[in-house]
Parts: sequence; C-alpha cells; structure tokens
Amino acid sequence: MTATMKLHWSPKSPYVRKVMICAHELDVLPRLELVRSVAAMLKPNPSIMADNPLSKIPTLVREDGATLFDSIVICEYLNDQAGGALFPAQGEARWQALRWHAFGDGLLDALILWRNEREREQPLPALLDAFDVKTRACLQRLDEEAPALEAAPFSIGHVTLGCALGYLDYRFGALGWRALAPRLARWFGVMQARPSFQSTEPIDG
Ligand SMILES: N[C@@H](CCC(=O)N[C@@H](CS)C(=O)NCC(=O)O)C(=O)O
Repeated sequence: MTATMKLHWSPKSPYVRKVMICAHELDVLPRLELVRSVAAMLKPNPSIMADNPLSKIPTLVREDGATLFDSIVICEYLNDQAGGALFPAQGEARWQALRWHAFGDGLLDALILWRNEREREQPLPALLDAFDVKTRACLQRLDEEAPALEAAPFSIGHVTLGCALGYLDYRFGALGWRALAPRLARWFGVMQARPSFQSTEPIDG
C-alpha cells in the first residue's frame, strides 16, 4: 500500500474509530487522508454522498478511486492489504472474532438508537427501557466472556467491543457500566493502554 486513501472521518464516531484502531495496529495510518465529514441521520451530507449514497461514515475512497463501506469492510480491506492478523483466516478463532465483532457492532447500533431516542422531545419510555435492559444483558454476558477475551489473540472482535465500551464511557457515563461488569472493565483497561486506543479516544469538536 503506497498511495493515499481518503477516509470520511470524525473523532466522535465509534464506527470510524474501529477503522482508525485497525489502521494504527496495521501501521497504515500514514496512507490515510482524513477528511472531517459530518454525518447526521437528519441531514444527508452531499460530500459524503458523492462517495457513499447512504451518507454514512466511515467511507473509504481507495487509491484507485473505488469506494468501500461500511466499517467492517474497510477494516478487513486494510487488514488484507497490510497482511495483518486482525481477521483470523479460519477455524474457531475466526468465528469467535466475528461473533465478538457482531456483538460489539450490535451493542453500538443499540446505543446509537438509544441516544437518538433519549434526545427526542418526547422519548418513548418503553423504548428507553428496552435499550436499558438489552445493554445491561450485553454487559453481563460480556463480563462472563472476559476471561475468553483475555485469552484470545487481539482481533477485530477486540477492536469493536473496545469501541462499544469506549462509546459507553463517552455518551453513557451515568450508566456506571464498570460496576455492572468488573471483569470486563479490567479487560477494557488493558485495551485502553494500547497506543491505538489511546490515540483514538472520542472527542467533541
Ligand atoms: N454499519 C455502519 C454504521 C455507520 C454509521 O451509522 N455511522 C454513523 C456515524 S457514527 C453515521 O454515519 N450516521 C449518519 C446516518 O445514519 O445517516 C458501519 O459500520 O460503518
């Protein structure tokens, strides 16, 4: 990988963060030109839509002009180009990594919808309760899986679960998730010490 690729980017998006952590871990960050792009569900953004009609970030424009989305596709592309090991090629390790990826992405999807709902003028209480129940159940299950996460090699599953927990810290601090999942919190502390996590902490602005 030598030429520069354009990434529609924001320092707040947990899905963009997945790509940035992978790029950091794979040592391909210098190949990415970051273009600050504002993606909001209620405001389709023409500059993103020129590359991705869904108006979502992350969106990658490859060096040959081809575009890639969504985050998992971009992460796997970077891993492939760099010959990385973030996507185990086969066997149980592959299913485990992909399952953890799906777990983290599903949690993120729920948290984004939860935040959208709670910011409406008249949020639906039953919907807020449902997100609360599901999030707590996810944390409980992930807490049980913390020893397996610790034992497994670092993968796209670790990246994505880390981004979901980072998003909880960023937007759902009042939940106090660490008290609900202390083993998971310890595992996350180890993730947070990685330079790829430290340099991609979500920030406002
Ligand atoms: N499944 C997508 C989700 C991306 C996503 O929803 N990104 C948000 C920003 S955090 C976005 O672009 N929202 C704008 C919209 O939904 O219109 C991925 O993994 O890339």
